[in-house]
Amino acid sequence: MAGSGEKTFVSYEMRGDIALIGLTRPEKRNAISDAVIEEFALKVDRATAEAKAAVIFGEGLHFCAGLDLLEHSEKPLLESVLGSRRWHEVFARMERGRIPFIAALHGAVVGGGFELASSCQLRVADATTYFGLPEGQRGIFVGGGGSVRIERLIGTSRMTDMMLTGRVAKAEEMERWGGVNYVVEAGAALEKAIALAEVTATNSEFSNYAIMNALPRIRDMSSEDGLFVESAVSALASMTPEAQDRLRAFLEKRAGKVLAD
Ligand code: 1HE
Repeated sequence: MAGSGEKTFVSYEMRGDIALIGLTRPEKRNAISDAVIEEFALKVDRATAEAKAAVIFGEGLHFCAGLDLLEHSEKPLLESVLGSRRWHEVFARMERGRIPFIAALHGAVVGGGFELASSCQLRVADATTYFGLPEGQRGIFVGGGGSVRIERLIGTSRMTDMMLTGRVAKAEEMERWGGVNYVVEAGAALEKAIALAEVTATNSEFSNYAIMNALPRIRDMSSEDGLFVESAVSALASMTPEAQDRLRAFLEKRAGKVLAD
């Protein structure tokens, strides 16, 4: 934990080109309060400014227990709406920002914790990971973008099941549902997430930007509009000097091939 006496809830460290952003409130299972989200926002901005990719992880037994329910229980209606809108703002900077974010998951990934993970481009879960959306049991609703992002990952029917019945999904089930990209053995999520982040960091910056920003928008368009935007983004990407260099490298047999192993 960084700090000079004052309690902080989010750690930050650069490892090469990769920013490691940790939720460091394990005594409250990394529950996200207003102070946590504000600190987290600063770290997301810092990573976007100086890193080529970032990894999000949680300290302690669990990745994240979601919204801080104590703080939430004391909020007036408007504060609650504005709090949700603030989460949307911060998570959008990850989903449609400039560098890829990879979530390294373990233990409980619950409510807002799942919403945070779903704002990352990729999710790595270790064998201890489980996912829950207990909003129905708590008398609330998702407020951190889950109705859009989690729904798009796993579908309305599965999300409805999780919210209505409190169904909990373990890592492998969530992988089958599309909510997780990689499942690894217990304790190995952070290492795998860093390795993936390092791979994404070798891509052209424009390609990463286009992947992160064009795909979710095209998802919201009609097929016709999506195909048109795809052509435009594709042409723009091809015109970058990086693309020219990389295409030449392949044609001159200096670049890697796409192989299965
Ligand atoms: C919390 C929170 C929290 C733990 N807000 N304080 N999220 C939930 O409904 C999940 C609620 N949490 C749990 O189900 C469990 O805590 C866990 C399964 C995640 C972990 O269990 P365990 O046995 O390891 O820990 P614990 O003993 O339950 O919790 C340790 C402490 O963390 C305890 O405080 P203490 O002062 O008694 O030590 C808990 O009260 C505290 N704690 N989770 C506040 N979430 C933008 S909308 C998003 C909507 C949602 O996120 S809804 C889902 C909310």
